[in-house]
Amino acid sequence: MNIDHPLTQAVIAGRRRDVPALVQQCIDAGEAAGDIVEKRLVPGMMEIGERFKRSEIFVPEMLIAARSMKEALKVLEPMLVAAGVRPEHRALIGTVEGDLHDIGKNLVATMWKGANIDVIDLGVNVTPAKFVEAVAQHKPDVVGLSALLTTTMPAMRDAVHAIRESGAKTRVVIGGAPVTQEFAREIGADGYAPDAGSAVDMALGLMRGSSN
Ligand code: B1M
Repeated sequence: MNIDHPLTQAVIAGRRRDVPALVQQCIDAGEAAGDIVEKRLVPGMMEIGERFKRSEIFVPEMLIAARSMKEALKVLEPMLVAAGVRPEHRALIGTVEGDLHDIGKNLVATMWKGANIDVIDLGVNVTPAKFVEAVAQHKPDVVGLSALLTTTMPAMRDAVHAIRESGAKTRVVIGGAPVTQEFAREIGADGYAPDAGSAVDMALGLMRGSSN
């Protein structure tokens, strides 16, 4: 994992105001938006996670780095989203109850929009009841659940069960750092995606096979 790039370093150091210009430099140098995310930004957040694990930094530093990452995504989002064509499918996405991490979830939402999916983002700390209510209201083809904490994985299970019990025909895709394919099978989700790129393939695959 290379963290030497100035943009990666700016994210790690939380230099939020420098980030948009550094992203622009990458764009001007011909880097694709997806590559900027995967090769410049994500390694910065991985490094932050490692430093947090080693107690070299604490929550405020993590938060400041996360804000810098969001600044970068603001610049990149229009490039990641395909323009003009009317979405054929609808998805709903949220981070499960008790969990406030939203960078990965936002990335998945952006990539889904980029794949011409109409995305309704419920935000973070979404209760099972709120997922059920939103599914009834918006009738999505796919619901995406994100969890970044091992302690919020049970909330993911609760959300899947609540959606199933409501009788909705929607498919459910789950993801997030502690989540696995095996866990997806265990809680009855229709799919698991390890990253935002595969979340697109997974959602489109399920939507094409969806009867909703
Ligand atoms: Co938190 N945090 N955090 N944190 N944080 C982690 C997750 C942690 C691994 C750090 C560590 O210890 N190394 C650890 C979790 C340990 C565990 O449970 N296994 C942790 C902890 C412990 C905590 C707190 C409990 C700390 C505390 O208060 N003591 C606390 C919990 C708060 C809460 O949620 N209730 C907390 C708080 C925070 C901040 C608020 C400071 C901040 C979040 C800001 C925000 O999101 N707006 C934060 C951050 C930034 C992190 C790290 C450093 C970075 C997370 C991130 O954004 N990664 C993280 C360490 C790490 O991940 N290395 C850490 C970049 C992002 C692009 O990746 O979200 O994994 P990720 O998303 C990927 C894939 O997972 C996947 O695609 C994405 C892109 O490829 N994916 C999906 C995600 N959702 C998907 C959904 C899908 C499909 C794929 O389908 C629907």
